[in-house]
Amino acid sequence: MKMMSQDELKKIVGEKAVDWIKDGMTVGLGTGSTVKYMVEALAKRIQSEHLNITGVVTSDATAKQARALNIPLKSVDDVDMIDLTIDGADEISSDFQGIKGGGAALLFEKIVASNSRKNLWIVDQSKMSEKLGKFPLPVEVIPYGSKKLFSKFSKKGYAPTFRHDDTGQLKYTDSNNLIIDLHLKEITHPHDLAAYLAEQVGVVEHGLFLDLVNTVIVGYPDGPKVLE
Ligand code: ABF
Repeated sequence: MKMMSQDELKKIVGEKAVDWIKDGMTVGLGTGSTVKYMVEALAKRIQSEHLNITGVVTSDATAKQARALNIPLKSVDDVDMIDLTIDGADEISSDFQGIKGGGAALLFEKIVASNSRKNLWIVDQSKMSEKLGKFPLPVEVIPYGSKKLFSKFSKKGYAPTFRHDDTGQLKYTDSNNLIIDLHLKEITHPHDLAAYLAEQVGVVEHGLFLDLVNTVIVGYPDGPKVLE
């Protein structure tokens, strides 16, 4: 069988995910290169089937793509409830806990996900892992006091790094915050870690997405697999 590239695997799951979208739905549109394929496929379905869909975005990047494809958008505060959010992820454990934020959009992604009836993740096979931690855990922090937080995480042995963009400048999120990535290797008690991070003054949000997802579509070379 011809080996499929990671990008081809992302494309098949992005397109498959659109099957979950029904006419009249309010749909959370995630962020990342896998979601890009889903948004493209959704726009085609809206056009061909004249679907009445309202999109709720999780980043400026997704908003730009959705607008260019004429997908009607509303803010999360202007809809009663989001029926379904489809998003990517950076790492998913066997019990469907996730790490997100590789795309620096974790805050809005978690706001949208926590206001959704159902969350569906779409990933290529490389994101699946027994336990979380191989992917560095993003933590969104406000700039003021971020160096103090950094040294606190360092003393805890979390091996922190500040996120930089491709030009080597500090990366700022859509909310003008910074990201500290924690290199933990393995996270044995994600709920305890989430609780610890949430109570650190200056932490806006972290990339542990726990108990939010019950369906994952994974791209494998022999096709998309729906895990539930
Ligand atoms: C987004 O999906 C981010 O949290 C995460 O970084 C990204 C996954 O990236 P990709 O789909 O491009 O592999 O929600």
